[in-house]
Amino acid sequence: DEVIVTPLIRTTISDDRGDEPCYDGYPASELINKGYEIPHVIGLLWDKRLISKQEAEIIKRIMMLSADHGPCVSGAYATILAACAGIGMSQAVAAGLIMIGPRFGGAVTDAGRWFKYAVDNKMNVDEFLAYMKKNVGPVPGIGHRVKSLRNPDKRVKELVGYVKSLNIKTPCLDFALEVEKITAAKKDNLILNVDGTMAAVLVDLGFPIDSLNGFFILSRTIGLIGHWVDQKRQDSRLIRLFDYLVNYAAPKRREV
Ligand code: Q5B
Repeated sequence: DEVIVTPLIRTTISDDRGDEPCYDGYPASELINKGYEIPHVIGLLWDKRLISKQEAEIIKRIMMLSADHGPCVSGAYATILAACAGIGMSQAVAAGLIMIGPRFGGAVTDAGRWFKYAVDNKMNVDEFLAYMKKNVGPVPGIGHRVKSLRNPDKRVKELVGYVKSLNIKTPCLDFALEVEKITAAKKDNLILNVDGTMAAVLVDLGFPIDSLNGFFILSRTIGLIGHWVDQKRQDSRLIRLFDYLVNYAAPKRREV
């Protein structure tokens, strides 16, 4: 008697049943030997398409620019704190990754989503900002804690300059830059940030909205691993906050 088993999961991106993995049908060794690189693997596994050389170069640059931003940002700081508490690499890196969210690093997907929404609906910047204020809140991809018009983010300038030099159509990036003109005029740190720039460029390249945060997560993992290894190498001690860094606002000690 034939037993019919219902598959537990369905995958459409890779197959490991041969002598090597195939990414969206392409054997890994063939990709390597024909000169394809990490961005092509990302294209195959995240968007099921073999991206062009030009797209691969843009993705490589996005990854290089967002791999790390020093020890003070939420993600790196969490990984360093964990490393100093003796936590192993995967957990300490996971602690840093958990920090990636709507305010730090994880605004890429929503920035892409809303810039695309505006472009698709032919909104002008004023309409977009009014819509966001009423329905969404702070515009994802806009604003930075330390970068501003007076202290520009070189990463953003670099990426925008490169993409613009290619003379490709960039409706989302163009719109995001128009948004920045208005928001930064209101408050000088409301610039187009690295999340927003990556998002706009990646939407213009056709990457699925849901994949966009992945670009920051993947790139920043390089930096988080670096911070963990760095603390191990230095045999760093446990970190404990100093009292003077805390505003103790709890009631003074009292009798029961
Ligand atoms: N306001 C990023 O804010 C930050 C506004 C806004 C309208 C906005 C804030 C924000 C959207 C999320 C986003 C990615 C939290 C940032 C990154 C990677 C990184 C990190 C690094 C790296 C900073 C003060 C006043 C308030 C707000 C208004 C702020 N943002 N209004 N749209 N987008 N952005 N995140 O300075 O009237 O006073 O109440 O949430 O895109 O994470 O290097 O550090 O590589 O690691 O803390 O670059 O902009 O100011 O939140 O106290 O706001 O500005 O409504 O107005 P701040 P807040 P009011 S890139």
